[in-house]
Amino acid sequence: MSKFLTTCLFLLIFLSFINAQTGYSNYSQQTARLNSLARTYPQLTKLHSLIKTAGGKDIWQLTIGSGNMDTKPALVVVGGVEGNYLIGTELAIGFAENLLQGSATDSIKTLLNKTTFYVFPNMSPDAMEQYFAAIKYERQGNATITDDDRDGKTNEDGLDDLDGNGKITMMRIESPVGEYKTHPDDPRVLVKADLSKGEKGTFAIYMEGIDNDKDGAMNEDGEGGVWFNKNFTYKHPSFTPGSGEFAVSELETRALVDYLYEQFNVYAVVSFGSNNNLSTPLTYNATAATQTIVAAWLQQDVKINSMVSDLYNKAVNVKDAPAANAGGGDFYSWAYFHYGRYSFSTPGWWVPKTKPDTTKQEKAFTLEDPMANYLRWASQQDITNTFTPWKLIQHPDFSNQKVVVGGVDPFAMINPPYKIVADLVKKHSNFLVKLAGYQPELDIVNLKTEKIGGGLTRITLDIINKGALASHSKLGERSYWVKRINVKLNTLATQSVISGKKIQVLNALEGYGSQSLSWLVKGSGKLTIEAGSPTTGGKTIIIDL
Ligand SMILES: [Ca+2]
Ligand SMILES: [Ca+2]
Ligand SMILES: [Ca+2]
Ligand SMILES: [Ca+2]
Repeated sequence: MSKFLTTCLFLLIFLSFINAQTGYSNYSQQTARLNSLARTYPQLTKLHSLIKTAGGKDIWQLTIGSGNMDTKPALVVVGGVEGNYLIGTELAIGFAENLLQGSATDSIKTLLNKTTFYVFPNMSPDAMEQYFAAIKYERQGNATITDDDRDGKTNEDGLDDLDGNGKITMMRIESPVGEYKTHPDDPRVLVKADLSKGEKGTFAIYMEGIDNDKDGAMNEDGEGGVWFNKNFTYKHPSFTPGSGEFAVSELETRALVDYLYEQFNVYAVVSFGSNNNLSTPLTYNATAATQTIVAAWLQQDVKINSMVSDLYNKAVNVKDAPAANAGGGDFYSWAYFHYGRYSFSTPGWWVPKTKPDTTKQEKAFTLEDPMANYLRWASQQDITNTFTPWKLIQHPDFSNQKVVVGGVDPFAMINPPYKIVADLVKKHSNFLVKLAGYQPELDIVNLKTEKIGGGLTRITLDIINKGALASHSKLGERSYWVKRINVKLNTLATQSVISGKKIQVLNALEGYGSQSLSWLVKGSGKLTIEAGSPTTGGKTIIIDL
């Protein structure tokens, strides 16, 4: 082989080595990936820092589209809704990468001509870095310093790595008054004793740690301040740890809300976090939906949710999602209830329900438990390094009791092994592209002009929505923060409108819905009719009377 070829080959191997992602990206790797997209696709992207967090990290916003992006109907994609869901940040950045890598194809070109994507890959960068820290634990709070137990001291009692393995797992303490017992089919797992069945608990469990400030509470106020997903206005869980001093108290929460309220072109928000109305859609709750303060999705919006959920399940094809309830102060609820947009959320991945492997003499569980299911799944996947065997330690707060530390690694049960991330990214990108295909789109059809004598012309037409999604959510229709479809007749000074409104605002136009309008105009010459809204795009027609 020539020297040149050898050098090329070496360079190629070297390049593929530095390019091949082998694990979840940390903050600086995410930043590099986003910058690389902005450099490679300058015509189709705009990258900017929305704000810096208390921890000094940029909240990146990558806008993808073409032309005047803020004037086109838009989808918002948000990752890092919770700092421990790293998969969500990967799905958001990966979507941007997939979309842009495909941007030379006709279908994506067409898509980017009519849709804008506002991608916020990571709303919790301060918290997420804990995954990469010397002591690894699931954290959601940003770098704001808080006094979670209101004892006048801040961050005085966090988690402690008692067995020195660099991660925070669980700690179990033998106790005759403990509430937990070992799982009947897997002694590595603890489950709550069922008192109604006469069962007795023998263990108490805690996160790994000690009562550093000796106030009687364990790990009650560690590093990690306010949770992005607890800091929003809808059902803000005031006075609970992580919620912030008040709703929207945090820089990143405030910046996102301020930004989105100005983007009237956004028709749907897709976020990646613990909430889920994609693999399992919401059901209609008439009582809660008809209260004065609406506490559940309105009926028409539930139907849309169901349609979008079908789309998701076809694109992503995952079953048996764990039940998830919005905890209050969460972004996903805010996007629907206070922003008035369709709001969709998915964790993106969860541990599949795992059948026993009969070749390994495994039997069906007599008691369903997420951790037991995880361990069975992990062993079938040959993942053997995510469980720390329980190990006896000396604990200063329980010197007379037997304390063991161990359990499943932090992050393992909510973030998939990295090797399947690319496939999940592909499926979710596919879903987002298809969802954009459901975008509301306004058109004017069936135009008819009839001369009816006396210089009068009757104009009739239909305003239609060519998209599957309604022009606005039903809840949004009631909100001042949504701009509805405006229909405007522009007449010459010599023309006058005898009947019909010169300017009118329509209610939400359902998917594939239409509304007929008519006017009686006196005079001759040209007139124009404009119809449109930020979420549907607009159309203008010229009529010669
Ligand atoms: Ca404190
Ligand atoms: Ca540990
Ligand atoms: Ca304490
Ligand atoms: Ca304390």
